Amino acid sequence: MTAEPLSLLSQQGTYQPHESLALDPDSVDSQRLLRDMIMTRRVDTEAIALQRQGELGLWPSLLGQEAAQVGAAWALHPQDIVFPTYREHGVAWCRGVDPVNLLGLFRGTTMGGWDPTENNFNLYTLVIGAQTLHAVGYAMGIVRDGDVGTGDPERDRAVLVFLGDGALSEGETNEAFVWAAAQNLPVVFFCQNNQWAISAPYSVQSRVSVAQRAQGFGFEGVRVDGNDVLACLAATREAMASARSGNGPTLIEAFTYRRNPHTTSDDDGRYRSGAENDAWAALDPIERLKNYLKTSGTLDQAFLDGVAQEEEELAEKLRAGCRELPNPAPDQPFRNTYADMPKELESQMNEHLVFVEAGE
Ligand SMILES: Cc1ncc(C[n+]2csc(CCOP(=O)(O)OP(=O)(O)O)c2C)c(N)n1
Repeated sequence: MTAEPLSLLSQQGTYQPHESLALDPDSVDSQRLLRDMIMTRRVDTEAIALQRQGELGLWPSLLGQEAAQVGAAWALHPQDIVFPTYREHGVAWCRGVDPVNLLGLFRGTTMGGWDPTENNFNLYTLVIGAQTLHAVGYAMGIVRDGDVGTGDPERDRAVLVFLGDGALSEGETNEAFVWAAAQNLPVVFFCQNNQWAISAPYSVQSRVSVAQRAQGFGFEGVRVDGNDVLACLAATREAMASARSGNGPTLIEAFTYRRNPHTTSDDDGRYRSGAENDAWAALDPIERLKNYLKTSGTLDQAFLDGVAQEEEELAEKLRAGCRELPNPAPDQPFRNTYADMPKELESQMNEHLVFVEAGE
């Protein structure tokens, strides 16, 4: 039987402690969580608008997944490292990646967009599931460096890797689970189960819940309410602490729903019902946290006004920054491919440069 997702916040905003989710709500800066969720949503909204204006080729929206991402990101220590998919805009935000840089990949001006070592936040991966093996390889490196289980909170580190429910159907993800378990690696798999892999519902991919699948590989699976930021934070904190101290991997399933189509190129009206979308809109993660702050008497209007102002400044920066992203030189994609360019590629590059020149 599939377990109910663990949660701490009711939709009305009452805090209900759970024995499996250790969290002292007073130790958490919930206003700050709210700010990060609001700013994340604004990045998303502006990027969609930029795509509609023809400034971006594509945008994968995260609407409805803000709590899962911000909650998970807040469980990180600076030395932990993140392996994202292509949709972790909220995690990027919390890690300090300039959101203008997220746009480059979707504008087609870069294959990356930021330095992964600057914020311990790797580049986006478009190949479903590939990042799970990258993460496991990195976790093996952490073990070999002796950065696990030393007891030094400044030194011990772990990997947080994001995946969608669709990635669980990939061979690479299952291979990553085998390696993580066999080598007891410091890695936490964080699956945002938004219930759809484009048009394929989770029910056609698996007979059991995401969290249950961990059991077959021999490690723990936890199912949390992905619209409850405090539950996501608590579960990820515990799993990351366990990984850093040498107790191996965990799979977290954040059960949620993305209310926008898969990307701006998708028409989800062809396979999802509006009623399903409406039902999840009523469970909006930002509203839930606001309700909690109201209920606990800690919603500060001056703070909200400040965030609204910050949002407007961010939106302006995104619009201007997007248009100013530099176009790469026509030889750049060729030069990025190999350290030493093979002859064949060099001749393709030269041919391309002649073609580009002729067009001008
Ligand atoms: C290896 C591979 N196969 C297929 C695709 C095409 N594809 C892009 S997104 C997607 C569905 C992903 O669904 P999920 O993992 O649930 O993530 P979500 O986008 O819903 O967050 C597929 C099949 C791909 N990018 N890579």
